[in-house]
Amino acid sequence: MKKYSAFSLFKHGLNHHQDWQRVWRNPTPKKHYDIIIVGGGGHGLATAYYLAKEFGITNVAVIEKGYLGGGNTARNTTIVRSNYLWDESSHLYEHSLKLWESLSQELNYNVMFSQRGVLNLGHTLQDMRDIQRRVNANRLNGIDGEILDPQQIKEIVPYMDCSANRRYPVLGASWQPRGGVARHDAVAWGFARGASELGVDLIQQCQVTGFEIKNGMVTGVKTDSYGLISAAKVGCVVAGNSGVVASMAGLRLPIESHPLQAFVSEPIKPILDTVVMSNHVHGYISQSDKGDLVIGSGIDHYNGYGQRGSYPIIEHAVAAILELFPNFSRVRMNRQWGGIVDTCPDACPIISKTPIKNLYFNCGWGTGGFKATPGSGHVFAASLAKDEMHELAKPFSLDRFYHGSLIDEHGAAGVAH
Ligand code: FAD
Ligand code: PYC
Repeated sequence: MKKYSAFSLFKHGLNHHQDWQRVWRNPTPKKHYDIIIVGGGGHGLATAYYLAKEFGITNVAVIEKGYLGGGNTARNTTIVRSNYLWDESSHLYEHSLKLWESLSQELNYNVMFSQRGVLNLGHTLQDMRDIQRRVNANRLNGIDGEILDPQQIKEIVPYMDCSANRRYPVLGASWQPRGGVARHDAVAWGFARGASELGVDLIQQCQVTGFEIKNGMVTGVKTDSYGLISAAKVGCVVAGNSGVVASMAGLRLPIESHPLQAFVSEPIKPILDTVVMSNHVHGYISQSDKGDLVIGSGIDHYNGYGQRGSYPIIEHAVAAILELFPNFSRVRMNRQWGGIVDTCPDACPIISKTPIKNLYFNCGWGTGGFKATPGSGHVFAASLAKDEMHELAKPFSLDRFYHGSLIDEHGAAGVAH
């Protein structure tokens, strides 16, 4: 791959870190790789980075049908937290949160991780009981968490209407101070640059259209741009396209694809310096460093591959946010978009071997995988490198759907399903 120094970028008149993308060229694929990662989103790129960095495996290609980080990684609302209910998931997400805490230094790339805290609101007695249970479980796992009453919430978010006479009165919240937000594209580009510098080939505009499978073992991928590229192992990290890609190998995953949408307002002066989420009213909000209010909603209930959501869902989210923040009623919406999220019946991911030898899948992160990006890449890289699932990944194997050992995280998934 052609490398550009900071000086040559300057000579090209480019002085912003992301301009690396503009001068970057696709390498010509090799005939054979030790590992091919299908999908150049945050998770795929993180996997490639850790394969090279931690395991010295650099004969790796990431194959991306569009552009790097252009899938859900580009479309999410960047909430990072680890306050999941069950041990299996809270350990995995906490592993990721710990990696976030030093990620900018690790990648020498400012991923703008901002630990401004995450509030999950409770509006009913049952919400509050669930919150108590979850915070207690988190604390037993060494994860920071507090239960706040409306007065304490008001001190953190003075503009939020916590009055008792609302349709959905705010009775309290869980508060994870170490949670926060990050810059989505910086995460993808930080991992991409790090992986590329360690020798990984990042191949964009190249779609995987099938697999070469011999005697029950994957031996390569078929692509639209370069034909067959052979590999000893293949890891698929294709989020909302997982069902489609799995079917190319004759597999059927317990997964559904749904549209999930979000939108941003015009930039306004700083007014909200934390993240506010409410599962009950199906809306959540934060303010980006640019000043936009970043607002998201629940998934569309029908399956779909259109990267946009339906009107009733967004209308519902706007209504919910305006009930909480009546003074945002005259803020104008700037952009709206959607992604395709891959959801499992228990709202937990699949990080697993498959019945086809050397073919792995990492998917099913649904509405909540951005926060997992470094952790997911880290454990998936270890699993691929050693051909043995990482301890933190083991509970998320496909086997759980045979044994019935599901890990029901709907309550903590953050977005109503
Ligand atoms: P992606 O970034 O989607 O990457 C998969 C890549 O695979 C894509 O680039 C795609 O083009 C590529 N691909 C697919 N098929 C092929 C093929 N055949 N050949 C080659 N390449 C292929 N999570 C949170 O934790 N916090 C949030 O606040 C949050 N908010 C969200 C808001 C919205 C609106 C959406 C849509 C999602 C949100 N998420 C959130 C979820 C999060 O975005 C995802 O779980 C996460 O980004 C998944 O990352 P990924 O790398 O697996 O997938
Ligand atoms: O998982 O925290 C989350 C989340 C927030 C919005 C979408 N997902």
